[in-house]
Amino acid sequence: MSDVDKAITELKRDGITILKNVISTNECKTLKNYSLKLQKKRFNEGEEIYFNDGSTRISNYFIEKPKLTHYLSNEKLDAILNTLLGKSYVLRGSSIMNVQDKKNEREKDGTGWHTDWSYNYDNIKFGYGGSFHVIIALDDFNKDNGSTHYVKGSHKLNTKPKRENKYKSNIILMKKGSMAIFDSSIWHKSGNPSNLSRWGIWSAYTQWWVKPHFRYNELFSKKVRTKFNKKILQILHLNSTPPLNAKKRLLTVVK
Ligand SMILES: O=C(O)CCC(=O)C(=O)O
Ligand SMILES: [Fe+2]
Repeated sequence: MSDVDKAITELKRDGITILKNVISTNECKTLKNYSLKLQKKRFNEGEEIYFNDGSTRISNYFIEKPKLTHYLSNEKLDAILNTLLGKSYVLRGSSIMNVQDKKNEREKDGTGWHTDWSYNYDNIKFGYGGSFHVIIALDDFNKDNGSTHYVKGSHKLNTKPKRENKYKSNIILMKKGSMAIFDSSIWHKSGNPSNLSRWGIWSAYTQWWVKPHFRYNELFSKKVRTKFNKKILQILHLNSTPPLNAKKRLLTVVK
């Protein structure tokens, strides 16, 4: 069975899979150093990047360095998402994130149990397979630095976890340079932040009709966009943003 087929089987069955050696240790180091610089820059600009659960989240880290959109796609991930989300899949959100609490300043122990998918008025979840989270580990992820906990197979439960309950769960264990992919519908939470860092690039992908966190199709200038390949343009919603009105739609169709 190929890596991709194995990942798809695990994602369908368990709601989670790990791909090893997706980027090199050197790239991890470079990206982590860049994250530390960017963290200072964004903070100085007044952006809210530090949260009371012990996390630091830098949204859209690729604004300053469009080349970093490179980390939004690779061949295996694309094959997996094509199968699970359909060929028009898009980005929901992407951040560089650290979980760490050096000075014991956090107010909460991480996120608590949740999913990153929607519920109706009866708290019934809108199914599974509509969105996937992807973490590229820039540090090793383990039990000592607050790696993510998850409940295997819970993407197929239609109920909502209670934030502070205890559930029989597993921990994402991976080396830096690995990639974890999980169904956004799986029950998960961050581990307890420690004095060790836990940097990673977090991206979520979804079917084309789900609203993204930001207007990615307007984020980059035309000039910058000419440097992006077709896949990145697709992921950034350049092919799936609806036309302004019917006149525009006709123009698009005629063209
Ligand atoms: O940091 C983690 O391990 C979990 C974060 C998370 O689940 C979220 O931000 O939605
Ligand atoms: Fe989450």
